[in-house]
Amino acid sequence: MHSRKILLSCVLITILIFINTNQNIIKIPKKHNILRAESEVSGDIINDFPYFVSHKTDDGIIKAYALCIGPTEYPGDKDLPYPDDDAFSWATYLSDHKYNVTCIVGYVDSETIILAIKNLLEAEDADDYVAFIYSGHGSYIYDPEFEKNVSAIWLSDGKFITQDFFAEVNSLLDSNHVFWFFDACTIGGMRILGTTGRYVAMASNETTYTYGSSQYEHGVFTYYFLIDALMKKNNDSSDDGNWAEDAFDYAYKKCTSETIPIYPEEADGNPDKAFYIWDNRIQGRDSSIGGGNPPPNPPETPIITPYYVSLNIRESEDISAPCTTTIQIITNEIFINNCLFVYIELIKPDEKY
Ligand SMILES: [Ca+2]
Ligand SMILES: [Ca+2]
Ligand SMILES: [Ca+2]
Ligand SMILES: [Ca+2]
Repeated sequence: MHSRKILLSCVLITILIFINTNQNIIKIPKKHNILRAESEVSGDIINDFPYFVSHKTDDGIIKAYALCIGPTEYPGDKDLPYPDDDAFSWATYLSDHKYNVTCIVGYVDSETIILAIKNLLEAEDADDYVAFIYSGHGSYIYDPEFEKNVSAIWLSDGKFITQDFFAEVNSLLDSNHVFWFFDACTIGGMRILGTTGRYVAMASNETTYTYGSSQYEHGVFTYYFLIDALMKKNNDSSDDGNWAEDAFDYAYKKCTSETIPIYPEEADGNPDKAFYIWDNRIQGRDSSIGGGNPPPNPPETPIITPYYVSLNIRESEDISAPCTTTIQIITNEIFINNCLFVYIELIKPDEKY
């Protein structure tokens, strides 16, 4: 697993050098199981954000930044089929409404998430919009440091990132407009993020479960909240369908009426005020990955690594070539609706495909 992480880092770095896009979607395909389940309690618990980030006031320019996370690979037999679809669909929706989107799916480790959050915190300022989307396993576990049970997301490296970690991130966010969305089991503890200027939608409370649907090819909560209410505007709202509380009410009705009902929760930091997930004041996206930083100039000499990658584009077309060559092909050809879809499988040079 360790060498795999090094390989992944290598390829990620190379992609960052060569690709200049608003939305960076990385997926490592593997076999999938069917249903979302409660995670087993094992692995490390992360409840502190490890970096210093400085605060920024509003600069009069409203930008929007989103992080969409959908792990499908988990320890043991806990793989999930639909978190990547949830993350892709959120990424598409938010990107369509001028968010700078970073989308991380497949094998998603805690280190990658924490770095992505650091980048997000460094990019956003007080008048910007922020969205954090997570779909995947959740857990309600005992945190020995805080001596209490907490909700946590569970990642591919077996680590848990707790509600207390996210509460710290919440306090580090300068944005006065933060949307948190968790489609996971036993995740209700994240309601503590629903402070002033922030809105939280959760698929469950601390004891209830949620699941993915082969009929919808998404998590059920994501399907009703995002696809049905926001994208298809099937809610009662008379506006652009971008009203979070309204989408929640719609999704709640649908979710509780399912054959296997689920019971979503919301935490609304401004109960008397509508929370719009986007509006027309948002300026154009940055021309960089994840927003904020100017894109690096591609080096004149391609970086050669000792590893090869096999890229499965939309799971239909295989291209096998040395790292740099393949990635250059992608930058030229695989932009679909302003999204970059990259499916990566990492293998050592001496292994057969
Ligand atoms: Ca700003
Ligand atoms: Ca999938
Ligand atoms: Ca900031
Ligand atoms: Ca509200």
